[in-house]
Order: sequence, then structure tokens, then C-alpha cells
Amino acid sequence: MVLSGQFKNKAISVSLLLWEKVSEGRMRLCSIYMLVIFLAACSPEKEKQAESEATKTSEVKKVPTPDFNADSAYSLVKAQVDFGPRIPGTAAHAKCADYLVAKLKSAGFDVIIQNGTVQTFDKKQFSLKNIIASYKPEAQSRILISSHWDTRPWADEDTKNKDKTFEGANDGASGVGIALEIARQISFSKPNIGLDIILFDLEDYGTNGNENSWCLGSQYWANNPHKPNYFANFGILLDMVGGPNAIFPKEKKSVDMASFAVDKVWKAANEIGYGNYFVPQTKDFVGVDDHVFINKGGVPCIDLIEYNQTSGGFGDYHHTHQDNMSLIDKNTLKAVGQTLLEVIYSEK
Ligand code: AHN
Ligand code: ZN
Repeated sequence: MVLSGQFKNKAISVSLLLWEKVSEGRMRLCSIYMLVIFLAACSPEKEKQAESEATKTSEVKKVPTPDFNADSAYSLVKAQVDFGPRIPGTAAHAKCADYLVAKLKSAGFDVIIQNGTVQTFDKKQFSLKNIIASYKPEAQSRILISSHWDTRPWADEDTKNKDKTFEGANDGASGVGIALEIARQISFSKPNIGLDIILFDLEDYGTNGNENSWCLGSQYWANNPHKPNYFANFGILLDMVGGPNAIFPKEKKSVDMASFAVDKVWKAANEIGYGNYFVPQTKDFVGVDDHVFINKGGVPCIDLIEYNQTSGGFGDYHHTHQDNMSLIDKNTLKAVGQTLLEVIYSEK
């Protein structure tokens, strides 16, 4: 008969105790007690119960990180672009919202649309739709992944056709595509922690020199949280995450506001071989982005955003007609998506 250490000790101390009683002359009764206690200590049910107690009190088992499918992510980016530019107030915008909600629901997430009315810098009113999807809404430990799903109405950084629309394949759709592919992977392989995906509306209807004219969706959310006392361990904002040979330095505001999350994400990327994308330099090149308001809403959040080393700012395609599907590179989608999955499946 093999006894686990814990039960051996218990059995010995019980035996000693009973021995005293035996010496008091109540031998028969004690012998029965001893037999019962020994049998109980040795029973396989007891051992199993002890093992499961141990797993409950220590760590839950790590679920292996699934493979991020870059082909799937690419089609999820293209599906958005195929609706046409997702400009607030247009049919493409409304249809794309329905599509995003359906995709997140089909991955088993609880989805709500946060509706609100906002006014833009040019005094137009829009009904915004922040799309908020939750996996394991009851879990205390959770991560927030976020991106904006609207398209800027003008290619005003281009040299020609500045007042015309553009596809917004990288600026908007790339981050959303990665988030949707993460949701799809979670539907197959369930991580231990909770996850929220927030797709913000009306990020890109801003004007230079007026920081509060940008990010109207995340500003609305910061002032009207979708749940009272909502909190996540940290957030990761995805902005322009699909360009070829993209470089993601540690964005300065992210380092200032949530350095622990920057460290975690850059460490994960380097561990799985994406150190050529996630470079160690800190760069101060983002005036404002949704992460600023997510932080104001109480969640420490970082911005994963492409940096152009030549210009020292955003990519040349930014707010131009070059921001179309031909810019989207599956290798970059993979580097970002796989890094995020690694972070999500390693979080406790
Ligand atoms: C500014 O241009 C100040 N912020 C831009 C944030 C942004 C726009 N990201 C994508 N489009
Ligand atoms: Zn933009």
C-alpha cells in the first residue's frame, strides 16, 4: 500500500494518539478506529481529491498558444475594405458594423453596441457605434484589445485628390482584422483569462492641431464605461499594424502610461522571434490616439503603431490613397497577431 507523504504523517499521528487510548484499555474500539482511518487515508478517492485541491489552490494549467492564421486575418481585413470606406453616416459604415458584430458573435463573444451622439470639429453630428465584445465577462483577470473601425473621409495627406475617400486598409481595417482573428482563435482554444475587444468608431474624423477632435469613440467610452467599474489588467491598441516591414518602437505615451504592458508585449515578441518588428527604441511620434483616452477611462493601455524611420512619423501612406489593400502584408499581420496571442495565453 502506497501512502502519500501527507497522509502517512496523518496516519502516524493518529496512530500515536490511539496508542495512548489503547494503553487505557479500550483496545477493541481503537483497533476498529485505526482500521477505518488507515483505509480512508489509503483510498484512491482521497488521493484524487487532494490532487484536485492542490491544482485549485496553485496555478491553473496553461493553455497552449494557438497559431495565428495570417490568411484568415488578411481576408478579415479585405472584407471590411470591400464594404467601401467605413465613413460615419454612410451605408458602408452601417453594413460593416453589422458584419463586425456578427463575426464577434460567431466567435462566441458577448457583444454590445455602445450608441452615442457626437459632434465633429466641423459641427456635424453623428451617431457613433462602439462595438464591444467580451469573452469570459465574469473573469477578474482580463486584457483589452482595441482598434478603430471607422475610415477617415478624406485623403488629406495626399498630394492629389485630397478631398476624395481612400480604403483605410491599414488605418483601421488592419487592427480590426487582427482582433477578429484573435476572437476566432479564442473560439477554438479557450484561454484562462477574460478578453474584451473594443472597436471604436469615429477615431479618424479629426483635424491637425486639435487633439480632442480625434478619437471621439474612445472619448465617449472613457466618459461612459460600458460596465460600471470596468477594469482590465492592461489594454493594447492596434493602429496601422499591417504594412510591409513595419517597425513598432515603444511609443512614448505608452511607455509613460503603461510601461509594464510595453515590456510584456515587447518581451513576448522577442521570445517568439519578432524582434525585427518590435524594436527596443522609444519614439515620441503620436500626438493623440485612442490609448490616451483608454488610459483616461482607467485602463493602462499601450499603442502598437507603425513608425516610419525616414520621416520620424507615420508611414507615407498615412491618410493618402496609398492606404489600400496592396499595402497589407501577411507577415506583419502574423508578427502582430502571434505576439498578441502569446501575451493573451501567457497572462494569469
Ligand atoms: C494625430 O494625427 C494627431 N493622431 C492620429 C491618430 C490616428 C489617426 N491614427 C490613425 N489615424
Ligand atoms: Zn487615421
